[in-house]
Amino acid sequence: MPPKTARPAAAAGSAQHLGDALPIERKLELYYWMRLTRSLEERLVALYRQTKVVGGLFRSLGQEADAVGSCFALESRDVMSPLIRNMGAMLVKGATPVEILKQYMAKGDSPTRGRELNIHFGDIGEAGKTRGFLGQISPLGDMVPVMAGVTMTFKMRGEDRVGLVYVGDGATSTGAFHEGINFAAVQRLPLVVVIENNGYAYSTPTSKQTAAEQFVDKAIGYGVRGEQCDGNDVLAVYDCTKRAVDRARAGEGVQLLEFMTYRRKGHAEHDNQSYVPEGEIERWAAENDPLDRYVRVLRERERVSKATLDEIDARILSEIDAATDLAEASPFPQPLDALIGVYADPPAEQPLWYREGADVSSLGKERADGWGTYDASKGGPR
Ligand SMILES: Cc1ncc(C[n+]2csc(CCOP(=O)(O)OP(=O)(O)O)c2C)c(N)n1
Ligand SMILES: [Mg+2]
Repeated sequence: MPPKTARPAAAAGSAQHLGDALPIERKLELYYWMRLTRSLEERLVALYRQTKVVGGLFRSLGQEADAVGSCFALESRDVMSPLIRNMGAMLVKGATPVEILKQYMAKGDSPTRGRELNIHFGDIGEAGKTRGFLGQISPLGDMVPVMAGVTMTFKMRGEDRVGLVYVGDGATSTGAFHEGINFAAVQRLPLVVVIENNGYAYSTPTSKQTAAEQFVDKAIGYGVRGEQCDGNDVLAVYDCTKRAVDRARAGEGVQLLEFMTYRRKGHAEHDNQSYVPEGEIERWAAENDPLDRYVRVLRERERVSKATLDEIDARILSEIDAATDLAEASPFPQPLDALIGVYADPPAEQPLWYREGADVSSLGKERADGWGTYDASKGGPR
């Protein structure tokens, strides 16, 4: 069964479309974040092919509107929990291209010092002092109970903060998703749960993921409000999320959103998508690309000139070029970096010699004098 598109928005007929009502400057910001997401990922693909990216590369091609439009509805004090396809949301929340490039290249001065990969890094803590995005972990669904805990602290402390957690269609099949959303619902926590229905989980189509007609129907079972929207329409995503965020902030408890979108690339760059029916990807690319659609809205309805959009595109490219230069010039981690921030920082004890790293241990401890053909202390081969 082909991936479905959204039914008409549940909010149809409601007073005001909050996306349409945004001033033009804010609408152009949305364009900036979506284009930045796509262009930065394209740069990462080039670096991946040059073997400069360490580990897998996960694309959000065709899903930029859902990540950007939803995170755009949060305040800076709110907290967001992303997944691999939410680089756009992280950018909106303040992650920088240079951090992301360094992280993907596992550089020593990347947010996790080369100890984690892709966009697995976070910045959370006090409102106003941190950017408010969690470092994601791989086990699917687990960030839902984590965000139930985070938003429970907001409620207990009486803080005016909302949490938003992204999960994929596949993640909804986990026990963690169920336990987390159920607990948050019972506690009436200020949590927005976004299900990104992109048609696939690895190679499993949504028709094999759930017997429910649509994921948003699960809201009834948890006793929370649910809404589905066209995930490739950035203004609709903003509208739907903003209303959900406002309701959560007003004390109405958990809000479940389902964004209808499509994963145009494989799970990661290595996936050849042989399981996708012929023509499906091409159809979504031609008829439902979120950037193409938004450009049409901006040009035809908002009367934005081509020159204005070209200028934003050029600015983005020069920002990405500068960030790439910085990331490429960054050093790789030193072996001892692996210990920083793990136990006491700095470590109270001297590390054991064999933990000092390959160079130190093999040159200074293990290698007998005169062993082999290479002696770094004598300046090279001899
Ligand atoms: C509990 C658990 N099971 C399996 C995996 C392996 N895994 C990683 S991503 C993925 C597919 C995720 O699909 P979905 O939730 O739809 O997100 P999408 O990749 O489509 O954005 C799977 C099965 C995992 N990380 N965690
Ligand atoms: Mg999916």
